Amino acid sequence: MAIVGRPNAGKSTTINYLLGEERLLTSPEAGTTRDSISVELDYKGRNFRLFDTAGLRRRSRIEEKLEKLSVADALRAIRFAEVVVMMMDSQNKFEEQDLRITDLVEREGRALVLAVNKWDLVEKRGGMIGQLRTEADHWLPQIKGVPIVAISGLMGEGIDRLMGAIQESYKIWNRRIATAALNRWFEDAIGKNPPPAVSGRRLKLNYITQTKARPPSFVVFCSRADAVPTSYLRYLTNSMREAFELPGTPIRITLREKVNPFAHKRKRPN
Ligand SMILES: Nc1nc2c(ncn2[C@@H]2O[C@H](COP(=O)(O)OP(=O)(O)OP(=O)(O)O)[C@@H](O)[C@H]2O)c(=O)[nH]1
Ligand SMILES: [Mg+2]
Repeated sequence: MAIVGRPNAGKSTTINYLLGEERLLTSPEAGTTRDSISVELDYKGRNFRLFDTAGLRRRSRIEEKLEKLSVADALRAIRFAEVVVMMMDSQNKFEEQDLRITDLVEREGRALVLAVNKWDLVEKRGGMIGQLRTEADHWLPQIKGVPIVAISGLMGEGIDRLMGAIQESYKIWNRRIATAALNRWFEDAIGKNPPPAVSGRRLKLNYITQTKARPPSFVVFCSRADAVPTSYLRYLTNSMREAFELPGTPIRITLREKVNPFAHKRKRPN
């Protein structure tokens, strides 16, 4: 797994807590970690390889070159990881850069967990967890229901919940859905909200099959792949997410045209 986020979010501090020792350099200054570093972690009898990464800030001109190196390095850690923890600071969460990093992780197809760190600095906690949930779904509709955990890497608060969310998220990322169950849902979803008609002809979506996991990926066979709008794919993705309880994991649905075995016959000479 990799921990990513903006500088100063508390990534290294949290890893030190998990390790039970001050192995990684931490400081109130932004940009303490320069290169990704991997550590082995034994947590309750399970083994993890954990990547600490350099905080990703918006590129400023002076630091551009160094920043490019750190970004490339963090990106490598994300690609190598199976689960990515996107860490935010409770004092300034869901900022543009946080959303950009989260989007990057989603595009790379990793299992994702959001951590809101420095929870010890939050004074009025009543209703705050519910508010985090609402904020996450508002800002990140493409990964609705993504696990979000409030923690304090400094005090060790919420760490058990974080590790639980990571393992759960990993399971979902690996999920395989039986074709029969998948197509029962598919027919139902299409029945409830049929695909639009294009130039007077209704699009025909034939069936769906899962091609791989990590992240869950599917192919829908249909009559005109280019004519299915992205909004309809989004509808299918959200519906599937709910039906099969796949919160927060990236879901890939691609379209493929069914080859018409009679299409070429018309042209054949006698
Ligand atoms: N109050 C509080 N402070 C924290 C917590 N976690 C980290 N900090 C402080 O925040 C500052 C930054 O922590 P780091 O762990 O160095 O942050 P980082 O995300 O690794 O930062 P970069 O390496 O620069 O990307 C330090 O002064 C930490 O002591 C926390 O849970 N609560
Ligand atoms: Mg650090």
